[in-house]
Amino acid sequence: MPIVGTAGHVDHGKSTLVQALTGTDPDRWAEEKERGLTIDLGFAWATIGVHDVGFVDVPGHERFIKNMLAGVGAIDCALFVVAADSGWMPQTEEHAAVLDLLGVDRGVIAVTRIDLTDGDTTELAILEIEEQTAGTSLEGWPIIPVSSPTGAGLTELMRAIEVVLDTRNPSDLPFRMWVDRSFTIAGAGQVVTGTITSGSVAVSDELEIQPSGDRVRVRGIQHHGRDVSSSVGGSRTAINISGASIALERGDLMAAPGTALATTRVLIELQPARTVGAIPDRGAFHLHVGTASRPAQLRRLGTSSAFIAQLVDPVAATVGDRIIVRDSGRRAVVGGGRILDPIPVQRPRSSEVDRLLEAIDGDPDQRADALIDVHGMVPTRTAVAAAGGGHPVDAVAAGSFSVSPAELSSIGEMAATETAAFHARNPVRPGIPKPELASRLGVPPPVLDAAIAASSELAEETGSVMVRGFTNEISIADEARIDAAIAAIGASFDVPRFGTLDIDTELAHVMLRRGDVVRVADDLVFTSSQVDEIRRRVAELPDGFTVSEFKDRFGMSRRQAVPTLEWLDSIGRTRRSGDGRIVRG
Ligand SMILES: Nc1nc2c(ncn2[C@@H]2O[C@H](COP(=O)(O)OP(=O)(O)OP(=O)(O)O)[C@@H](O)[C@H]2O)c(=O)[nH]1
Ligand SMILES: [Mg+2]
Repeated sequence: MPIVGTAGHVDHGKSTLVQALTGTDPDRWAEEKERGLTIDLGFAWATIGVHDVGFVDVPGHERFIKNMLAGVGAIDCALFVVAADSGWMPQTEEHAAVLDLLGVDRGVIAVTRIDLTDGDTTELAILEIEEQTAGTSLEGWPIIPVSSPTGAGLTELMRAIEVVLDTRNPSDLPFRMWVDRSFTIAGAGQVVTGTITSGSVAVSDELEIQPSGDRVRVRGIQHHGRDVSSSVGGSRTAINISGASIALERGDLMAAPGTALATTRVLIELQPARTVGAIPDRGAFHLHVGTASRPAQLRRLGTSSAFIAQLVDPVAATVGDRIIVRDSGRRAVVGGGRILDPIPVQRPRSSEVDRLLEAIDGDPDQRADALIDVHGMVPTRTAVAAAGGGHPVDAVAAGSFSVSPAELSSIGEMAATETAAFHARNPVRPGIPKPELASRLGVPPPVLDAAIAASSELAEETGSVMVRGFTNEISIADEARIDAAIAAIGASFDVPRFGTLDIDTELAHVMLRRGDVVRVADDLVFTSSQVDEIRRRVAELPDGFTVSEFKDRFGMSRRQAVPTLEWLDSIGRTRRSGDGRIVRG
């Protein structure tokens, strides 16, 4: 359902106009009726052309700007109200600034209370509006003089809204809805309402809540009182949920699972409101995103329009979300813009800000790629959530991580340097064991795998990484030692302990790697020809042969015979049978 949202100065006739258009008084509270003033968001419905339209009526009074901001984030058409008899006023300006900063560029302007003025005054009001909106997102909106009590202009106004709604873009992005109200119904449990900003939701869907991180189940969906089985983007919707660990409240985001995250630090792009001139560096601010509002501290990055907003309490945030910044003391909107990065480093570089700015108008996939470019290496789940459900395209997937192509080649270069240094220290070894290289570089093993695969300098063999073309050199003296060791082992089956031979650990590894010897047990090796002979000649023994018979046949001692038989069992050449063994296959 498309949403029309009001905006404009206090007492300029927003609520009265909504009532005249819909037949419903959007002022819901006794206090609102008593004071003739809207305090919190009001809701009403009407059919305009082919559209079932929801109206969100916001308060104009400056004290309730917070509620106003919660209402305007997700509208399809703004209904901007200026009273003919008083013209452009402070909150007219502030609300226009908010719409402009949020990028709301679709709407109509109603000049109300024309029954209280003459034609010339109305004309003047229209001229003033044209002047004030020039250069903003409100420029060129149809301006329609109306009177709610007499009904003058209301048909034209409806028609203008219809034209705006006819050109609305549907969205196939993941589901997102900022909660603006939440309550509990006996028997049904928790119900939240809000406006779906993208995607759709159906009964029994699973949704994710941020910042709590809860996963909840959709039990029911309503559109102004009617049960429906699903709901799509732009609709004002009430959703009955189960499974939340804490009660939801205004400012929570409901999203398709895995497409949202919560953060206490955001990198934002911030433009000052027209009336402000420049964003002050110091002061107490509130950051508004969706229906949420959080106290924030701002830190400008250099002289740019990029700021780090540091929050105390987490808020749901994704790349590209519109934000408004308000001065908490003066209660005035100072500026607005968009979220560039919900997981920023402490001091993003200006080139990184530029890269994010470049992607912000793109689709979520492009935003995910930009985030990965900036961070180098990000858990894929985090990148997807931070980009509002975008899936990286240019980045390289490595295990649970996504790595930018640039980061991958720089990891490859570091790996090559480390590996070359390792070769210099260990000329006998074929290369550096992969886990050791991964931990030296501080990268997850799958990322190292991807870097090696992408590197033209590195190669990998049986768990070791080597610089291409490297051959481990064994000195003539070492080769002689190896030969002597092989001769000592091969002299009889009563082999000496491996550890007692005149070879160091490195040479022992070389012998094992080359297959000169085969390890049968911890300190027991045979030459490869001895192993072949044992495997072949064990078949000469009778079924049910004993350890003793085996040991005598080969001339071993028990120290060699017992582990050798266990080894033959383990490779399936023999198997135990009662007290003896039989040869298989
Ligand atoms: N004569 C006349 N009075 C109007 C018209 N529109 C609104 N009013 C009156 O103006 C006063 C304020 O109207 P509201 O509709 O409450 O104004 P609002 O913009 O919703 O005010 P807030 O919600 O407090 O920002 C009320 O007394 C209305 O009856 C109009 O077109 N003609
Ligand atoms: Mg009102």
